[in-house]
Amino acid sequence: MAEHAHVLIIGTGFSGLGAAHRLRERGITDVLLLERADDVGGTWRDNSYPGAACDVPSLLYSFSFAQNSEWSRSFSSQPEILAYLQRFARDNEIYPRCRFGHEMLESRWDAERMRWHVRTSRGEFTGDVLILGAGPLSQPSIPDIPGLESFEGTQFHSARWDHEHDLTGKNIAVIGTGSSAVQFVPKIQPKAAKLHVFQRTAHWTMPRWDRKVSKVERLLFRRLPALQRLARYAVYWGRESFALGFTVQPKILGIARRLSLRNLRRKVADPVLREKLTPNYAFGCKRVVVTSDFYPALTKPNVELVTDGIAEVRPHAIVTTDGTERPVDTLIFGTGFHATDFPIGHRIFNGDGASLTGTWQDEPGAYRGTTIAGFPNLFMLIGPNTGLGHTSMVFIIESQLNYVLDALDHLREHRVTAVEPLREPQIRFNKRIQRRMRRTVWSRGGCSSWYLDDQGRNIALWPGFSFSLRMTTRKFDPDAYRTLVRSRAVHDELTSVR
Ligand code: N01
Repeated sequence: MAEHAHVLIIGTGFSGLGAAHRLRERGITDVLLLERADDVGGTWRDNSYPGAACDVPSLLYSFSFAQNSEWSRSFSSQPEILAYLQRFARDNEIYPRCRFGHEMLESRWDAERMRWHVRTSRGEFTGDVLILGAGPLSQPSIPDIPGLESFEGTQFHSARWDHEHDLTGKNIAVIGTGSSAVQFVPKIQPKAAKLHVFQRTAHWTMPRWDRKVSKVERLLFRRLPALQRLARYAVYWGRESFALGFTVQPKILGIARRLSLRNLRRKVADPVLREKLTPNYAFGCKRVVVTSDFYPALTKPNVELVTDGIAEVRPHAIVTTDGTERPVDTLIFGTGFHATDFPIGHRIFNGDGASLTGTWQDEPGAYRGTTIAGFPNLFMLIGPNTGLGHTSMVFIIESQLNYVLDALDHLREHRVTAVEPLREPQIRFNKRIQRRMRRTVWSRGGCSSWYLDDQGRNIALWPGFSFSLRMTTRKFDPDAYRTLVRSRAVHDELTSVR
């Protein structure tokens, strides 16, 4: 028989753990977290590649309600962030509510009983409310390259790093030069016999300005949490200025562009290499890559930046379009994630049997980035158009959680079983977003990026300041919703079974 919980949460990254904690604060403890892996941590558990670290300052990269005074660096490393999340889960007694090794295979709204039926790889569950915290960057994307299946060396994606594989003395090929690759390339370069970095598009970069956090600073933050909050606000507002450039007036980004080019000139003396690394589109159009050691790594004698397209993979080599064959023992994909095609959407079905992916085919989007017409009591954290490139996603998750909790309060106070946004407000909301999107650098910057879906629509990012998203999700707005109430007979049936 299916196990029941009032709220089911999919995933145990920042979204799932934050949701479980905030629910508990509101007195909602009948909660289960379904997690495909064997520990909490989400993206910070999966991305364990060498050099994995956050490119958002540590001060911003924690829950506002569980600030960490012990960050050892101004930009935290993956092991420290993972340890923070594990500690958070332990301290808040979330572990006992987690069901590890339970990959969500199908979630179906049971229209008659008005609840979600969730099938996982290890059992079935029912829940009145379903919160999706699976994250948009959780499904690695491997490009479809001719001959890839014939490759006889070792291959893996940056988010599934093979720590057993020794890279010493190997001929290594890295495909991609995004935020992940720039972090691991400098770490693996000293081990490689030869390292070929395949770049399709040059990325704009900014230096990382990482530094050790002194013992005095840590002591002060520990003793005076208000001081840490103040420092956090200062960092937050500093970073919001990027949103002004990204979404209102791209010309403002000229300063950052000049800084980026100066950094490139300083770090790369060879004019040919510099030319290859100079982007030909507007600063900020693709996610700006934050690194201080990628350019220096590319100047090492055992590294080659390859900008010719990949024509084919052979059992022990990669061949580029100019016919050059490079021997390869290890192939590492830094090729990003299935971000805009929401792979999890194939597994979620409404009461009519339509999948979320199918529903989004013509009209992608959610209401306030969180709820979806036709899918009652489904709340999606980091849903469509809630992403940001300039500040902490934890801020966004917390904003959405305000909305979710307010919605659940509404259910309780008005004794209704479920809420579901009406189509009209959802359509209006998304039209407004797409209208605002037109003036952003992501639409006008002359690049292609993972922010855009296959029809060129940006359904990943929020076209404004992060505080405006916080305002948008500040309060549940019942007027935009249809409410559903379980019949007495079904209610009695369900309570008698329990
Ligand atoms: O992936 P990406 P990522 N042939 O999609 C290239 C977050 N993140 O894993 O630009 C050749 O950015 C692709 O080329 P192009 C962050 O939000 C956060 O690096 O499409 N190349 C690109 O160079 C980030 O944006 C942190 O032309 C191919 C690269 O692969 C997101 O994760 C740290 C190709 C993919 O870059 C993803 O970053 C790390 C092909 N067929 C990541 N297909 C933080 O610190 C793709 N590429 C918070």
